[in-house]
Amino acid sequence: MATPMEAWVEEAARLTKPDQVVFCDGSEAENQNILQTMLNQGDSYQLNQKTYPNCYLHRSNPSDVARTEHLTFISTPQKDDVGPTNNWMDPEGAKFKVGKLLDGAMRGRIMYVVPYIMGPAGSPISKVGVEVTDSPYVVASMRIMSRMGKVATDQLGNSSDFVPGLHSIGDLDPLRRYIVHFPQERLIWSVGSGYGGNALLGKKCFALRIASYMARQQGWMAEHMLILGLESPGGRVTYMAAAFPSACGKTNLAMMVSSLQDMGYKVWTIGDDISWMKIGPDGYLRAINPEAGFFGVAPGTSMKTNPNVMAALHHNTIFTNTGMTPEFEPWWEGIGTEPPPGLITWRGEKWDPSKGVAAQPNSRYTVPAKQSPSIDPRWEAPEGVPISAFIFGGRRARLAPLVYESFNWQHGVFVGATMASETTAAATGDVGITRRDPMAMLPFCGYNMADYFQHWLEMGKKIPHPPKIFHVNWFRKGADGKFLWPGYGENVRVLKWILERVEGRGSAQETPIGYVPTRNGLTLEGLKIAPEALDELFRVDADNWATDLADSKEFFAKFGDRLPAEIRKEHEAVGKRFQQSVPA
Ligand code: SAT
Ligand code: MN
Repeated sequence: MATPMEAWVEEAARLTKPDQVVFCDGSEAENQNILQTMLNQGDSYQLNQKTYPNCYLHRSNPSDVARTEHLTFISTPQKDDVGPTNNWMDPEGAKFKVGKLLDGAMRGRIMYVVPYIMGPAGSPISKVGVEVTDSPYVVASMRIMSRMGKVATDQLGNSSDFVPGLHSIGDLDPLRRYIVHFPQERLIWSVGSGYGGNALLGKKCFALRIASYMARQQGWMAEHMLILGLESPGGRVTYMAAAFPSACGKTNLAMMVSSLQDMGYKVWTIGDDISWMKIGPDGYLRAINPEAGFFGVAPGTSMKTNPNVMAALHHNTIFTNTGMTPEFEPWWEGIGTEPPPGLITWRGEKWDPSKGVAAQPNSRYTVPAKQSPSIDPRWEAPEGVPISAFIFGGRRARLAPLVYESFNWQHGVFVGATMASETTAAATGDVGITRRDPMAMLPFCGYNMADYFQHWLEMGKKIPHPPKIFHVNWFRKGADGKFLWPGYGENVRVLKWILERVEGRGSAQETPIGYVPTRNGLTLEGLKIAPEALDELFRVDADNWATDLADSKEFFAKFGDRLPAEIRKEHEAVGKRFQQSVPA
């Protein structure tokens, strides 16, 4: 008798009508086959096998280079269940409309069946998914990003407990592109895109949208968070999970080389994007990284910004839409070298300055996580690592101080819910447009975000040893429009303060928005920074906060009565604290 997985694959094949169905086992021989198929399709290149062994460059269709949020839907019977921040389709309508696009979509193609585990094999927090796809690039990428093949089939056995994902690149026409989630069925349908988060269904579709829905039902958390360990003198490692909107250096923080290494502070990486967390038997929130690789933005990645990932990228890596040198090496803006003569752009043309950038701004590397020198020895621990601190962040030129600590869990949830980031506004030093992005989950929450805030509030009551909640801002600017904080490896100084606060040490002063470090709170040894810059970094400006509170109030109003009363209360409380605080 067919297993539930086989039965579903048969159903998917009946709809999409491939010439052939291939079940993937994840072996190296199979991988070589898939890579060869990629090369034969003409959109991929083998890179320099001396300097980049087993590395490939893939070029996606120029109209298909990023996630497409306006074509991403959550499909539930009630529109209100997805809330004002998600696109909605009713399930019957979605099945009909997208079903028509999938009908026969794999004619003349191979359907690959990719069983995969999100999370370490055997972990009680891990989950199995099965993606069928007609893209060999997706298969090769899923092999890096998840535990794929036999290991997953073995874990699944005859169980029906898996998340099915049906993916076809279709004809790549953006007018016929849909990424649809059916959270009640735990089903994903994606057609018309071969790119990243649209096509590697284990990542944003399963590990965030479907998983966040399951997590609420089952009392755990699926978050858009990196996980890092901060080692302190004596060798103890304290784990923190952090959420940032895009373009805030999340991967770089997860893989940071600490500037306080000599003092005994070192950063270890568990994950750079997603965290699944369950309350452990010890009462701590236990986190795993559901992924097995990093799918990171290439431009701007260099020995200065992320030496760990640079060290990892020289073997077994798939590059997507980067430039390529005549030596068949990948190249991108900000890699740290000048554009070499004979450079080829991501579109396959000879580069010259009139062509603009050589690497597509959202070009990527896909690399096994274990290749990073910073990977934590416990990164695959089945029980997960205990999380002591949550860190929220954003890009705020004038508003948020370098770091502050929330007063308690409920206030911390409010801090996460009011997260926002300013779009990077060119050289003028202008403050950009503020885009609200609660917990960095705006495009990734599989249900109504008002209910998501409620879930956070409830988790706080259930966790015996909840993480403390912090907010950081590496991007505060002075009156001259220049960044006040050096960032990168120096950010460890902020992590050190967070660690000290977790341990009940670390000196802080109370402000209306939370606790900020006192003048001597941050370790500044070996760092050249003007006292005025520090003052500005920690200044809490009542007028700026009043403006931001008005903005977040408007955002929260979208949720109507569904918004938890606690969030409204916290919002009012900040305003009151500003009124009561005596100006210095
Ligand atoms: O393309 S992904 O969704 O995987 C990465 C991103 O856009 O955040
Ligand atoms: Mn992400």
